[in-house]
Amino acid sequence: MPVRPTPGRGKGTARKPAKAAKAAAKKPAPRNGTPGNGDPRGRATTVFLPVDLRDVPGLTEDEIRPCLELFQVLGQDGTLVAPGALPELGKDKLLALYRGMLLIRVMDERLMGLQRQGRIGFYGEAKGQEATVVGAALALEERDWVVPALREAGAAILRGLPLRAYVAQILGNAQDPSKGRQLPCHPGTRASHYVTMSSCVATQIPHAAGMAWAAKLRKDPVVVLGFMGDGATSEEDFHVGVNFAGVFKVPCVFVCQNNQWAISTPVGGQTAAQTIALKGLAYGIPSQRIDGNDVLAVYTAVKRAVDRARAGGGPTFIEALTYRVSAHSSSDDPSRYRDESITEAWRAKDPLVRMRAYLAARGFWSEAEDTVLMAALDAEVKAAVEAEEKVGPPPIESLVEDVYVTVPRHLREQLEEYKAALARK
Ligand SMILES: Cc1ncc(C[n+]2csc(CCOP(=O)(O)OP(=O)(O)O)c2C)c(N)n1
Ligand SMILES: [Mg+2]
Repeated sequence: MPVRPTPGRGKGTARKPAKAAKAAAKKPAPRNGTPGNGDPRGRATTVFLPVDLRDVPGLTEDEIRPCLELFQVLGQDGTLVAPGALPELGKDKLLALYRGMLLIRVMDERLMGLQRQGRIGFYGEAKGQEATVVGAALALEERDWVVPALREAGAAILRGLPLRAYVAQILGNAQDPSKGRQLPCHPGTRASHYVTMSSCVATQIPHAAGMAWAAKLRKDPVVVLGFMGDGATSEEDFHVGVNFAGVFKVPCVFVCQNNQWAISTPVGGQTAAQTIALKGLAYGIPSQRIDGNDVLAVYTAVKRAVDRARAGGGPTFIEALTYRVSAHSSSDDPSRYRDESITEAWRAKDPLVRMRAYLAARGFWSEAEDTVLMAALDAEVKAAVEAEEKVGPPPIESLVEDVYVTVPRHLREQLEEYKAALARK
């Protein structure tokens, strides 16, 4: 896509009222883009001198272009379209990328089924977005941290969270470290460097920037991967967090999963930006728009960003273009607000099918192996569910614990009343 200069902002094209121009001529010229007081009667006006893209230090076509184009490594049919861009990846790594995606797909199907049977209260799928979650997660090292948004639980599992622990969190049973206090699908694991998911949209962005800043201050060569959705980029926390990361050049890689919906709000209904990647560039951060359904593009772009951050090169902002082919959550019915024929077109861009075609062409994977792996993963998920369903709920006392050092009298009384009511049942 050609990069056009912003209309009316080329050298000498800005118009000023004659009076203001005269007054401005007497004053020392403000720097480009600096607001000045150009009105002779003392009213505050803002004079912006004409700015050409080439005048802005550091902002070049090479930085703008990746925000407008779509970086792909694999074409829709699984053939390599950018072979030179792909880092040397062995068969094991390639298969790990595929296996990770298949695990999320299988897990989502079984767990969503449980929700429909009334065995769990809530579930949010990542269907269609597996490539972004897995490609980004596997580009990290063990010492790095993930600050998730809403649909990245698969990354926690890939980083070592046992499936049983994830299911325990969903059930909110006695094995759940958060004792059933979190919404299902909100795991957290210190051991796997995965911060507990927070449902508050965009709050994760300043957290990720802050953690990365802490790492930089401590000279700890750790990179923080901060996820967000497209909807998060319209929240104030986005601007605070991304701005901070740009100014302090923190080792943070932001990955925005642009799945084109924030519940029922389409991306075009909540931002007028041409691309979300441009919003990262606006804060002085190298930014790139990539195909979020191409696991090799995601891995390549995130790995490059992680390496740069670790080497002291500062943050990167990545917009991964994908589509939420499922409902927002088990409580949502997308047929009420979107044209599902578009969803069908995106289903055909399935990231798993694309990677499978690539692996098959290289002789690394076959349909028979796929069937076997899918059955094995499904059995693993089923076994985790069966085992965790046998675990009872957390102790009833946990309702009032962990807030005060000593449980206050009114809470103790309420607990006793509740226990008495249960005993009468
Ligand atoms: C601050 C805040 N506002 C509103 C909500 C309700 N809410 C939950 S998810 C969501 C949409 C998020 O969209 P996006 O960031 O694109 O992520 P996606 O669900 O598409 O993964 C909204 C509005 C919330 N959780 N937090
Ligand atoms: Mg979204």
